Order: sequence, then C-alpha cells, then structure tokens
Amino acid sequence: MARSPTFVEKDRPQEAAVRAELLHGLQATPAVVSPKYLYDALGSRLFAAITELPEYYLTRTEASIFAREIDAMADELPAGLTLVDLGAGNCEKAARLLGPLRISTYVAVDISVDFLRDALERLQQHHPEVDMLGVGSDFSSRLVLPAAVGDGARLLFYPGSSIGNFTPAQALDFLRQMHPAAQGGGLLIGVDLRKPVEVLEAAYDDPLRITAAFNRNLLRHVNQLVGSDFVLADWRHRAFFNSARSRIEMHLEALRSVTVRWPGAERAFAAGERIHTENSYKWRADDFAALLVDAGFSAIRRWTDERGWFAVFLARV
Ligand code: AVI
Repeated sequence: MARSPTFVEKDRPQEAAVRAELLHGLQATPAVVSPKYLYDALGSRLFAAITELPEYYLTRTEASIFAREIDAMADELPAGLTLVDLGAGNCEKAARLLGPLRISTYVAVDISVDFLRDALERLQQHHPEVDMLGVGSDFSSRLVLPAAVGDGARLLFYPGSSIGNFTPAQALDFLRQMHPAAQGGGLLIGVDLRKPVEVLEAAYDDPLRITAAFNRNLLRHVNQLVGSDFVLADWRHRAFFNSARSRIEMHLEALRSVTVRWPGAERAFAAGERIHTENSYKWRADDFAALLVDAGFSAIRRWTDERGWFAVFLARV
C-alpha cells in the first residue's frame, strides 16, 4: 500500500490569547502588530507573489545557492537524517533537498496543518520512500516538536531568512532552542545579508505594490480577529532601511487622523502615526556565524551567491 503522510496539530493558538496580544500592541505607543498576522490565507498568497517579484531577490538568490551547492552540503551530512522544515508552506524548498541529502523522514511544520495537507500529500507521491509528517504549530515563540517526530538525528531547515524577522536577541534565543531540538544533527539556515540600501528598499517597496497589499492586508486580518474597524484606504505602506539597526522596517502609516474602534475600546491615530508591522534584519555573514557559535553550534560552513547578497549556513550540533 502507498505511504501517506501523518498530521499532528499542536496547541492551536487560543482566540483569547490572540486578541489580548493584538489589543496590547494596538494600544501601545508606537502601535505594533506581530508580523505573524501578515499571514492569513490571502497574506500567504501575497507573500508567494512577492517571492516572484524581480525586486525581491531573496528567494531566487537562496534557490541559486542550493542549486549550486547541494552536493557540497550533502558531503557534510550523514544519510538518513530527519529533515524538519520550519515554516514549510508549500514544501517546495524542502522537496529539492530530500533526494540529494538522502533524507529518510520529512517533517513539515507550519502554523496550521491545513496549510500543509495538499502540499505534503502531493510530495509523498513523488517520494514514497520518505516517511512524512505534517505538524501544525506556532513555533515562533517556543520550539517544541511533538514526540511523533521521533528520536533520530534531525536537520532543522529554516530557509528564506525567516530568522531575519527576529531581533538579534530573539534570534539567539531561537537558535539556542534549535540546538537541542536537532538531536545531534544540525541546522541548515538561509540568511539575508547587508547590501546597498536601494536594493533593500526596492525589495520591500516594489512598484507593483504587492508588498504594500501584503502589509495593508494585515489590517483586514486584524479586523477579522478582534472585530476592529480599520479602513484600509486610511493607511499607507512604508518600508525603509534602518541602517543603525541593520533592518528593513515595515509600517502602516495613517493618511489622516482616524479613530479605530473594537468591542470595548478604541484608539485614535494622528495623521502620520504608524503601526510597526515587521522588521527584517540584514546580517553580516561573520556576525551570523558568531551567533551560531554563541548558540552552541560548531563546524559551521557557509555558501553565498557571487554578489554576496545571501548566505546559507550549515551548522552541526
Ligand atoms: C518571511 N520573511 C523572511 C520575509 C522578509 O523578507 O522579511 C517577509 C516579507 N516581508 C516583506 N516582504 C517579505
């Protein structure tokens, strides 16, 4: 009989906790909403469109590094590892690693198993030799994998420079959680690097305005989650490089003075006032290597593209 993937849902975020987190951020000065709320069903599609934009070099550059260096990466790793794909989405990136890295078990983790079901079932048909497990979990605040993942050595896979959406302190904390979670295996991670400001800012403020739609869609999502009455036309997308902090910042800026209401409270925003929605840190490769060492990893290898725009690190436990 053909193999089929197994699915496990871990602690679905509680509605009350989501509301409390969002309302706390909306009342803060400056207001802030976690970037995880960029990803409702439409937000995930808009992000997929972003990855196709000529200006958004990250996805394409990372893919070119994997295409060129996959054999060198395989040389560093034993066969039979469990590949744990953190934020798997459509499982496309991991699909290209399964054969070359001689993976025996593939674990796709994403915020909800519903996002994983179709992609994992399709992938299983192409790789009947690999055991597959889908895990629904919001691992962004605490990385706890269910027992079903097994006790074999794991290669944690965290591509796309998602680590860049953490502050350096949060990134260190997350890498420290990854170290024991790898169970003697390692970590394969994609990291976006510093580069000319114009290149960075174009990637986060594209002329087609897909990134603007992605950012503004967060307000629709917040309206659904907390019953607020944000009017999207009142808000504009802002994205710029904060050089001192080495990060792209995304904000939503009020075009006029507005009062936003939700059950039980309201918040007035002056014209020009912003809601901070995302940071995307751009690392120096040496600094990121030092961070991996700080988190307990060793035998660190790195590969970059010809322009030195993006790096893939392989670190052993
Ligand atoms: C998912 N993350 C790595 C993306 C980034 O580049 O920080 C999210 C994104 N935000 C705007 N464009 C893409």
